[in-house]
Amino acid sequence: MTIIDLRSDTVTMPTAEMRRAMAEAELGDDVFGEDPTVNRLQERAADLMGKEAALFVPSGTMGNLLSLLALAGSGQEVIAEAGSHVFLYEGGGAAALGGIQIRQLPGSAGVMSAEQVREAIRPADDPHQPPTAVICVEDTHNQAGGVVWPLESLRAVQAVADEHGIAIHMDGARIFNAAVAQGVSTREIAAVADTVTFCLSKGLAAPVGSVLCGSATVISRARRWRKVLGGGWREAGVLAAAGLWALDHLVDRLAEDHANARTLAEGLAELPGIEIDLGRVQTNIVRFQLKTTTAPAFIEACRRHGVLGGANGRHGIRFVTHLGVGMSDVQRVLAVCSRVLGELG
Ligand code: TLP
Repeated sequence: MTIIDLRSDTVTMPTAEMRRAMAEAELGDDVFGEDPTVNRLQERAADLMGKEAALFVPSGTMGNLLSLLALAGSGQEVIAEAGSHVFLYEGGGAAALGGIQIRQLPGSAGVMSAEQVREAIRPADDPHQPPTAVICVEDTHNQAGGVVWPLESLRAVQAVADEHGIAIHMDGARIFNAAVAQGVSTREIAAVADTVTFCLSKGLAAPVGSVLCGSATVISRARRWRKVLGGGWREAGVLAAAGLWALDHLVDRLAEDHANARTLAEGLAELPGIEIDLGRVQTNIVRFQLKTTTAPAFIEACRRHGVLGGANGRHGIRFVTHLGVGMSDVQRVLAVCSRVLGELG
């Protein structure tokens, strides 16, 4: 039985051509700044995000952490949406390593309003309060279901940040999904932020790697922190080559993942026992609630039929479409879900 793995787009495997590009990459020592392939990736990334500089890092988690360490200091506060990855799933890194506190604002489908952000900003001169240093936005928003931040909402938050001289960090792990879904450039989205992290190892199928982009000053601080964290790597061009290949070949096809997610979501909406907000299915993530059974029971039953997904809480499920999932797989997943819901009653 072939397995359909919808646990995440992180499960994507490098393609044969990507592996060839990796094998043929020109290499050097990146701690000395001498890996030509890493340098090419960083220049390309900076250009794609409209920033001065970029830093290739092992993971999205490290990219987000480095940005916060570079932009905020001990005893300062970062504003982030309550369901954001940086707050929920990054091990409390900013607090553990930077003494930085995260203030969570409950957004609407992951999107914080400018008014909410303005209300939450703390004055820099009140000794009682931790000064706000950074506003963190996540686009697309994972926990909300791959929801895209409307550009006008981003720009409204940017205006508030500018009024207060506060930096914006964008967790753009899936910024290419956001760009493809909106039909705009990543540059246009990233323009609202001082720093942006994007991932190469999710829908773009590279085996490892993310890139943090920002001003030359911030990136040089981040480079120092990367070394402190043990992330100073050597002939990393072998990995950067995968990222460069992905940027050339796999961005436009993300639209297929979005179409597959939509078909999957619409099919799921027809099944009794499933509650799904189709309005939130805007990219490659499909989240839904089970009304008649629990998430662990559902996931285990799907696994027995060769379909892997993720449980989120007692009744929540996440399916993620990606390069390894075609339309015929979507049809099989729907048949399995229907059968499993029948079996579990
Ligand atoms: N998300 C992963 C898991 O951590 C849940 C996934 O499967 O979706 N920002 C966002 C919005 C993310 O979704 C993720 C990874 C990260 C940051 C962290 O990236 P990595 O895994 O490279 O550290």
